[in-house]
Amino acid sequence: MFKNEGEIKKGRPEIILFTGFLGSGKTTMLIKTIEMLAEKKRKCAIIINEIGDVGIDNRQMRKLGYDVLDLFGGCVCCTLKVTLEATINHLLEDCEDLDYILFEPSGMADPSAMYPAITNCGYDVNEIHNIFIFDPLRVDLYVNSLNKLFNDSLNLAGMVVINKIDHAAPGMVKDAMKMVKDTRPGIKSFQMNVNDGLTPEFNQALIRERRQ
Ligand SMILES: Nc1nc2c(ncn2[C@@H]2O[C@H](COP(=O)(O)OP(=O)(O)OP(=O)(O)O)[C@@H](O)[C@H]2O)c(=O)[nH]1
Ligand SMILES: [Mg+2]
Repeated sequence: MFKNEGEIKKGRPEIILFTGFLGSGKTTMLIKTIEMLAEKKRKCAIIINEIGDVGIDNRQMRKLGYDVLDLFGGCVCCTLKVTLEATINHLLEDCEDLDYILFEPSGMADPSAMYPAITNCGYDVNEIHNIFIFDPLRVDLYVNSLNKLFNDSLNLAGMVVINKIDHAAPGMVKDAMKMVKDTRPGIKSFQMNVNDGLTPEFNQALIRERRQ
């Protein structure tokens, strides 16, 4: 049985969603975000969905000493929707002092497909902090074959991180920026080398986004 809106306590954890195509830097960003939040003494739970049964990101995370809840066995956009809902409800019921739930869906997943599982747990759509991580080295892929995924991802995002600026040519970063501005003028966007760490501006924006 799932909780309804009225039963959820006011101070429930924030949900941060890290979306972006395969290899864009979601896990790297998630780890840096937990480190930043842990420094601020915030308690975080991590949910990771990986396709296949080789939990590389989970192993990586456990090595760093974090507990990770697995959503093994398939893609969250189809069979595991119920599992995601049950997992979030489990966290809401059993971890009272939790401040954040950080969720990395598979890079193949359509981000809109996981919203029902979250809203069924009593969250409003506009309470979900959705960070779209855009790998500028993949601009051509997004333009030519993943245009719908790009538009859908960007339309749901609250912030965009153009990642790997250390690796991408300046022209690629410019093209990525233009795509973002053309699709979502005014959206908060950041350019980063997430491997090196999150920028103070991003950290501030994420914390400021925290609703009262
Ligand atoms: N050069 C560079 N490499 C990066 C950056 N951020 C991430 N990477 C590398 O990109 C690769 C993929 O990063 P992940 O964080 O695993 O990406 P992901 O989106 O979680 O990948 P999947 O879960 O497989 O979809 C890793 O080798 C990272 O070290 C960056 O800012 N610059
Ligand atoms: Mg990952």
